[in-house]
Amino acid sequence: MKDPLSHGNDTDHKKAAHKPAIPGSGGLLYPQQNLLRNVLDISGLWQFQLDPKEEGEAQAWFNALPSPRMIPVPCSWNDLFDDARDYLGLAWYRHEGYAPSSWRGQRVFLRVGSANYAAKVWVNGIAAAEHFGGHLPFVVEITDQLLWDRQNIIAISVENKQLPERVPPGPAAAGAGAFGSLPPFPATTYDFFPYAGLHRPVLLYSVPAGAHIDDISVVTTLDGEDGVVKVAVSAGGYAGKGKLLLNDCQAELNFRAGSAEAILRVPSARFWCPKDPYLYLLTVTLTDEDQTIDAYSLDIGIRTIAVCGDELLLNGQQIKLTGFGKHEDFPLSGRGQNLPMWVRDYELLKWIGANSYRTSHYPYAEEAMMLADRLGVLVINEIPAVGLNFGDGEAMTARRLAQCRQQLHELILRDKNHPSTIIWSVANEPVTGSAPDISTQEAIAAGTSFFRQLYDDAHRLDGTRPVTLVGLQGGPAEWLGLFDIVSINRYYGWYTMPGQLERARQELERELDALHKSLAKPVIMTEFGADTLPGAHNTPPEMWTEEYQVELLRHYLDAVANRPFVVGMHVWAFADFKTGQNVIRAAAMNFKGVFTRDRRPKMAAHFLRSLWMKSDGKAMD
Ligand code: BDP
Repeated sequence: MKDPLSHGNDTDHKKAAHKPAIPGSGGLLYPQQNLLRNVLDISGLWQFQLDPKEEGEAQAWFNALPSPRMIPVPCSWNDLFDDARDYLGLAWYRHEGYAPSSWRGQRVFLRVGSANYAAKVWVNGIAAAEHFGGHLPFVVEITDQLLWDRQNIIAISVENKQLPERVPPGPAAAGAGAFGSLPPFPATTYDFFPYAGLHRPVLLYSVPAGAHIDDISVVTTLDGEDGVVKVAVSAGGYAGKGKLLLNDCQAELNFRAGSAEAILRVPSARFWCPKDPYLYLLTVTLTDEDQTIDAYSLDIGIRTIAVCGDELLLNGQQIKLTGFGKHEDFPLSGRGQNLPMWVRDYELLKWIGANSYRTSHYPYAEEAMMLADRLGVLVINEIPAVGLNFGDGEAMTARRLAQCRQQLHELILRDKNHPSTIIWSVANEPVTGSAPDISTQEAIAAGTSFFRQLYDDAHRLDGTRPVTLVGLQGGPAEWLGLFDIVSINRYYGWYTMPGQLERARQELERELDALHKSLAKPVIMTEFGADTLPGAHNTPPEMWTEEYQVELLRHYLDAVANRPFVVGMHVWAFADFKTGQNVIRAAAMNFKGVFTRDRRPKMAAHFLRSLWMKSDGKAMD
């Protein structure tokens, strides 16, 4: 659907209604170069300026920045400039360039991979889009704003204010939040650094001026040895014909009101799994007689994922998840897309024998999802709903729910076709909150209807994947039971029962059995771990030493060894990561990584490898 914001000329930009670039009819297909489509990555060095007085819009900074410096896109701004390290206010990015002349006559879109957190886009001085939520792409058609005879100015303002009504919520008042009386600086309700900026590439892409493929949804099932691939395609208001092609299999598409569906049967299919992450290339075309109007190709995996009783089944076979919670975090690039980091991280996941990770606590780069497909890594894919509380009143809860629903919608739209994504996670460690005028029971009830909505949304948007919520130690058990899988973060032996690993293990065993008895669902331990200073040693083990981290992990892994309903063990965390400054975070770092921030193994990494790899060097099931 063509959806430009039509503005008369560039003087009436102030009157322009900002239209949220929330994908509605359109999809979020990864832009693709082929015979009919074009992509131009306009990332690189952009002009940049902080706008602490928020005067840029009134002063038309979308045309020219008064005193810019250069910044790489994608990248966080925080680790680059001393005055920007802790800055979370408004900042401007500006780029100038020609649109490729060969694109004339096509429809042109601008796609921002991730602007953290709130962004506004201007094209040649005309307001074009707004987007909220820092980790998912947004797209706006700019065909009518583009100039062909001169350079186009793209300006994007971005801010990352930690506001209570946002998701993740900012601290409601100074000192509030998950850290109680010991808030970090900059103040957040979550335990990672609030990196800000244009975090993923900014692309221009073109599609044919006639009909084009907006979205593709692929659902696979198994029938004996065969794979059954159901493909739904949407293409604006298109009412013609199309084709599906997958290896030797073909099917016709007949569009009505822009939608068509067809089913392909792949005889003796290779089912996608960590040991054989085989990808089939699916090509969708729109055709008019013998002419191809548009085409889009997608790597797909044929697999199923399901919960059955206490078990998690991949292709009907029981699977146990081994791996980590992670962060997108690296020195200098911050949360900016970092492909070398991703390639190395997958190498290390393979080295250690892990089969999975969770995208704690927000959606990761699309390229990371593509690599996971190709390498056979299983992903619990989480929206940025970290630090939710239900003590801030109905209005606040309603605003946060709207944002969670939007982010879940966008995430599923973006990642639904990745075989690597096996579970959606709708929140990490929500709490009831401690407002004086809301009782705990009322807060639990508010959370229950909130999470029911997200659970229903997830299943409505994607009927194929289990959905989970990651629960806090001591948090309400009511919320856990609403989901297909019970996910829990536990810190016995660290925040509680420090230094007492035997006691920690007993408490964990007691709690696991109680949870299983009351909820009768599979359990994943989505976090457990200990801060560990690389090079700190002692025996008997003491907190912060490498020995203690090994022993804590050993106690947890032993505790679940005879509890088959525990279907996943994710150590917190894969690598050390940057946090705000806080007395519980030495050097503004969370040191629970089994790798250091520059990806060197601690003792715990070798310990896990010895457990997770068979003697023949292959990862265990
Ligand atoms: C958990 C959070 C995670 C923190 C971790 C920790 O989910 O984000 O980093 O605790 O304290 O509660 O290390």
